[in-house]
Amino acid sequence: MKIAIMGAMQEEIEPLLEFFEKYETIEVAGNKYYTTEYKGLELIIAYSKIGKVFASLTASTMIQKFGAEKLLFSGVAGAINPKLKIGDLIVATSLCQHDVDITAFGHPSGFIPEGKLFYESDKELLEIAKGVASDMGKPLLEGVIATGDQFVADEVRKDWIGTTFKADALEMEGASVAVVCDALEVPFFVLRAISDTADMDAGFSFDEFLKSSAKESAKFTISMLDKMV
Ligand code: 4EZ
Repeated sequence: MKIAIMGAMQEEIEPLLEFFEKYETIEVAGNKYYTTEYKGLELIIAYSKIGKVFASLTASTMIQKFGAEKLLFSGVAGAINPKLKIGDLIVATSLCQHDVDITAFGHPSGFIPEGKLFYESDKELLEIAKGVASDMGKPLLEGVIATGDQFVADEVRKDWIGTTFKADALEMEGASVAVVCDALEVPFFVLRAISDTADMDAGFSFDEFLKSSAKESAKFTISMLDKMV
């Protein structure tokens, strides 16, 4: 079984590379892809760079060039749901693109004709995640993650995304990865640990908690692999 693990930033995959220690590096289209083996699983790890376009390229490369059969995304996010505190984990049950807007033609926000408004994560991977959460005694929120090419640091924008999509957290890659995996029929899963609350202080909070939250998400992802062997 070949499994892709991706993040958007170096900091999001660094704890994985540290854990696996030995890996091969292959460069494709301006990104580095790291391959390794873990308990009989073939792994392909990469960070895409920030945003939907780069994330789509990386997800597509991992699947079409490297033959990934499942894709796990690990990283950090801004919280919308007030239950989510810094370092808490959220797994996406579904994802949407909050920045898609052709409402001028009567389409709902986030919708592209022939596409979907919400893309659903793989149920099996969700079940594995729930198992890991209960083993670790860690709370895991299941919810909607909204994606867009904006670092949201604004209460008004955050509340709009929350009400429009009933979203619990937001980030800049998840839904684009979901679109690619859906089209290529590869089961996927998006896990994020909270780095900020997408408000005025989001930039400072993000800088302070990026590394520690990324590590939380990476640790959880490794425990998921243990259940997939
Ligand atoms: C994008 N990622 C942030 C990249 C920030 C700074 C150089 C996650 C994220 C996020 N995205 C954490 N908090 C966020 C927020 N408030 N808005 C959007 O996936 C790059």
